Parts: sequence; C-alpha cells; structure tokens
Amino acid sequence: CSGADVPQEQKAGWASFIKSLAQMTGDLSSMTAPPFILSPTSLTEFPAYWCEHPNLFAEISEGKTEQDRMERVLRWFIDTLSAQYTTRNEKMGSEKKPLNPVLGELFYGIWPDLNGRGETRLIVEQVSHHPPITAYYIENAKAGVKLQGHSGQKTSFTGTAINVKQSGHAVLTVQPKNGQKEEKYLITLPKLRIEGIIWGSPYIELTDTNAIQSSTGLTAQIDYKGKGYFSGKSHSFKASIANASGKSLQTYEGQWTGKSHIGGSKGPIFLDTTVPKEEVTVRDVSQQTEWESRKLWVNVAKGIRTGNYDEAGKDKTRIENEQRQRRKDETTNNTTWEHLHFTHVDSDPDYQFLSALLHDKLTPAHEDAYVFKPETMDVVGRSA
Ligand code: CLR
Repeated sequence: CSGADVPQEQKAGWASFIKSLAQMTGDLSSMTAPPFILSPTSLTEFPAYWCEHPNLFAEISEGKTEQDRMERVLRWFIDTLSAQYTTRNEKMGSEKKPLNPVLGELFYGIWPDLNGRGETRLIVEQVSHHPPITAYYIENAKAGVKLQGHSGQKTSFTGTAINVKQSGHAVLTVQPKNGQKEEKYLITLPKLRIEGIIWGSPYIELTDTNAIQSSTGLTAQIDYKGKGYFSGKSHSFKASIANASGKSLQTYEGQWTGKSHIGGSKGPIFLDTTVPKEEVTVRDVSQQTEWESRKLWVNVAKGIRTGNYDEAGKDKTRIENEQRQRRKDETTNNTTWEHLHFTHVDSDPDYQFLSALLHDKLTPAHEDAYVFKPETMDVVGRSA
C-alpha cells in the first residue's frame, strides 16, 4: 500500500507533502517535509562526491595521449556517480531531503596526500539562496588537475516521481604530466528521476544523457537507462568517446553503481566502483567558523539525528530569521552580499568555447559561472 515505508505517525504529513509537490514551481528545496525524510547534511557538502576516489582524479594528468586522458576523465566521472546519487540510500536507507544552504554557507575539506598523489582541496560556497546555487572548486595542484563548477536544480512532479533537471556545469582543467599543453573539459550534468516517492522510500535513477567536451576536440557522451532497457539492470549506462568529426573511437557499458566494461559487456573491465571510497576530511566543528556548514547546522543536524525535531525546528527557524534580517539590512543599506571565494561572470568563456564544439548543440550557447578566486585558497572561513 502507498506510504509503506513511512512511519505510522508521519503518514498524514507525507500525504500532504506529496500533495504540495503537485503545486511546486521548480524549487522544492524550501518546502517543508516530514521528519523521517530529512537529512542532517547540507547540500553544500555534496560537491565532495566529485572526489571520493582522489586517485582517479589525480591520475587523469598521467594519461599519455589525448584519448587516454579523455578515457581517464570519463572513468573518474562515471566513478563519481554512485557517490553523488546512491550514498544517502546506502547510509540512511533512502534518498533524503538535504538541508537547504543559506547564502554564504561554506564547506571546506581535503583528501590527504597518500603515496605521493598530492593533496586535494575542496572549497564550496553557497552563492545563491533563491534559487539555490552551490559553487565549488576542487584542486590537486601536484597532479595538475582542477575542477570548477556550480550546481542548481529545477524540479517538477509527475504524480509518482520527481524530475530534476540540473542547471550549471563544471570545467575540469588538466595539465598533462608529459608536458603537452593544458586541456579543458566541459562537463554537463545528467537528469535525475526520484522514484519511490509514493512508498516513502525515494531513490534516484539517472535519465537521458550528458556529455564531456574536451578542448582537444574529443567528446564523451554518456546515455543512462534504468531497469529493462540496456540490460535489465538498474543504473545502467553506455558511453562513447568520439573524435571531432563524430567518429566513435571507443565504447563503454555497464552499471554506474558497479562494474563496467570497455567495448561490449564481455570486454575488459573499465571501472569497478565498488572499491572503498575516501570520505573528505573536514576540520572538527569546534574549529570551524560560524559560516561553515557543519557548525552552522550543528543543532539542526543533532536534532534530526536524535529524533529531537523540536530542537531541530527551533534552530532552523533561528537560522532562517537571521538570514531574512540580513537581506532586509542589505536592502536598507543598499548593499549586496559578496561571495568570498568566487566571482560571478555572466558568460563563462570556457563554456562558450567548449559547448560550441559539442555535436549536439542543444545546450544554450552561453552560461554564467562562478570563477574561483585563487588568492582565497588559504582563507579559512569568514568572521560572523
Ligand atoms: C546536487 C548536486 C550533486 C548531485 C545531487 C544529488 C542528489 C540531489 C541533489 C544533487 C540536489 C537536491 C536533490 C538531491 C536528491 C534529493 C534532493 C534533488 C543534484 C531534493 C531537493 C529533495 C527531494 C525530497 C525527496 C527525497 C522527498 O552533485
């Protein structure tokens, strides 16, 4: 029966949440949902999913040829998907509603230098609240690999599933170890379908396609299918790397949550995503500034974790009121909120150049971007 996975006392709340989904206009991040579906983690933490296998990220620059490097980019990208889209199911039993970040919220982390691979640093800043937009920068300076991107979502409800169209893009910059010239890779983002809503146990399936366009002219295109299309298995994909004239050079297929192969399904292993992930290392909350995500949300997160929803609700209201006051003060003083780590540009030159090389030019020719300010790499936090 519907709502089978919803705690008895929250069934009515879940039913009314589903009703309100039907009225939603593109942004469900600020909608109130019943406690059982709340996650104690803010969306500003999600960019860490790009790097839970820091070796794959670092090894991109070791590729000997353009095609070898594109294959490494594709391998790292496919490898991030299980972290991005199935972690909450694994850790909390289903997809959950993340905390909706406040403007200026920060999240910092590192993956330590192991076996000489270099230290990887992560800097995240919430650069917009309405609509929510998260900007991120990840760099392994020693390896010569960096990723800059921003992420937003447009959501709609089909009656049984939530469709999520991701906005934003990421640009990966690679300095090849063999001294060949710097390369850029534009990464567009796949669409999501959140299924299992009716039962109260949401999970994500990826749909449609996304692409990786290299400044070398090579393109990787990834197609996603759920159960019953490519192989009868959920979380399936097929990918191909093509040259500038559209000729396919190599294909890949498998599951983005498990194993995938080069060529056909019996070809050599391309990737096994089930090797243990390395979670980002974050400073203890006691050493964080007021703007850092885990410190900012500490009481809300504690309330959600311990089932003390009154405490969670109270502190959430306090945070939201503070934010409202800040926005009011800005209007009164005729000031605007300034980003700490990123500069907003209306048209991203990398996007403009690389998206024009894509064969299927469905994407807009221009997109804005949040450019990381390298001089802020060592700035830790922001005073309250
Ligand atoms: C954010 C960017 C990351 C990948 C990613 C994974 C899960 C997505 C999240 C993004 C955006 C917010 C999201 C979430 C899954 C559920 C959640 C769409 C795209 C929505 C806001 C909450 C839905 C509530 C139901 C679970 C009831 O790189």
